[in-house]
Amino acid sequence: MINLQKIRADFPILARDVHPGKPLVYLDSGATSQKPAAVIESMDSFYRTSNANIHRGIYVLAEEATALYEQARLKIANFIGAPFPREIIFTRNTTESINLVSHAWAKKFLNAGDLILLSEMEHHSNLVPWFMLAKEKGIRIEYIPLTSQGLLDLDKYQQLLQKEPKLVAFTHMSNVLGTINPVKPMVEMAHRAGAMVLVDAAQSVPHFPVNVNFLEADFLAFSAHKMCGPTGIGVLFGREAMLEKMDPFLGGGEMIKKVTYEGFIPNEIPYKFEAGTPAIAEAIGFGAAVDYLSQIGMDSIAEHEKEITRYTLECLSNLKWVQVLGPPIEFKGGVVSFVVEGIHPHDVAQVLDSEGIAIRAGHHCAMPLHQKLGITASSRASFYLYNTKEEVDKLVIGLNKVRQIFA
Ligand code: C6P
Repeated sequence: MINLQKIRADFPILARDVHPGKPLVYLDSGATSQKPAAVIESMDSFYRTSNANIHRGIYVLAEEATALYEQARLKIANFIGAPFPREIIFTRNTTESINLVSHAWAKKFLNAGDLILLSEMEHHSNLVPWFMLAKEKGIRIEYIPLTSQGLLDLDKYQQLLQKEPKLVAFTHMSNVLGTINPVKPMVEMAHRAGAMVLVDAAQSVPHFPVNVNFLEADFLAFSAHKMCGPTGIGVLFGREAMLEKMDPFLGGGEMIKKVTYEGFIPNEIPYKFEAGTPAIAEAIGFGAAVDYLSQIGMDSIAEHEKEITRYTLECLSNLKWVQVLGPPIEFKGGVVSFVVEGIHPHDVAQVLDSEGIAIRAGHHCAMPLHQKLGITASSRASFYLYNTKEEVDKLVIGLNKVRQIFA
């Protein structure tokens, strides 16, 4: 059980009103989470006391900054059960992590006619990089279809694997349906078929325990900003053996061992993939975020979100004019997308905003999925460790107001 009152007090922004007398009800953590004071203070303290560039200077500040940056890498490796910190590459976000795999691994190892399997519930970040690669290299793409419940169809997946794809890339948890996919068996199936696996963990690592060693995925991508950390930093986990074989993604300082007028020798992993001055303060903030989440416990966070989601589904089931997307609670994380009969999601979001309630409205960067569902847009409430049942009650009151205004 988590101490909600104490947790809420850790997030300064939750104390604000967004309109006079309307306290913030933040139901958009799927887009980005709010930040606890411990994270804000870790970055503030770095700039006040230890700011310097890393891996370069032979002076106290530079050594402190380097140690803090590398400590953050170690914390994140431990958080996701990565065997070695060098398997943690700092990127800007999930999107960049996936692009890194497409440029540095797929471009090198895939050839014209090779097949990549994606799923029908992917975010644009796990579609567009592969479309770009397909165009450049003549690679084929096929999709693991959805069942009518909003799950991945594993029988069809098994059939698609017989086509011997080189890579399977899918999301751990859908940012629209909330579906949590069975990564472990899906990885095992892919490996048996000889395919590599990339897991988009943007919506999973922040919300429940994820252990890369257990899952045995080859690559796993996520962003700090969705897990109480700052924007501007994310991670690509890659198995050491794979990272060693890959060429660099971006060129410049830091990623080299030696440069001559004729060429360069790349640095060791992970530095080979971290060209230029990295997001140092952000890495430190990311480390503080991981400390914060670990202290509360990912099991407790997951349990709390499940409870809030269950309650939301129950409440919304009483509103006959609201259609909830995605599978039942047992397959779902803390994301509830819905359509209000006859009312555009932007109108829904606007009325809710007037009540201080922040939700997301639109296609949530998953246009093909919305097309598949036969809608152009939806409204989405997404939860985190700081959300309360009282906030869900306010959402329901807000939705009734929407209905009064527009129906
Ligand atoms: N989804 C949402 O509101 P970045 O922007 O690179 O940190 O994360 C991209 C991303 C990739 N995969 C999934 C499953 C995601 O949900 C996201 C980000 C946000 O749903 C912003 S579009």
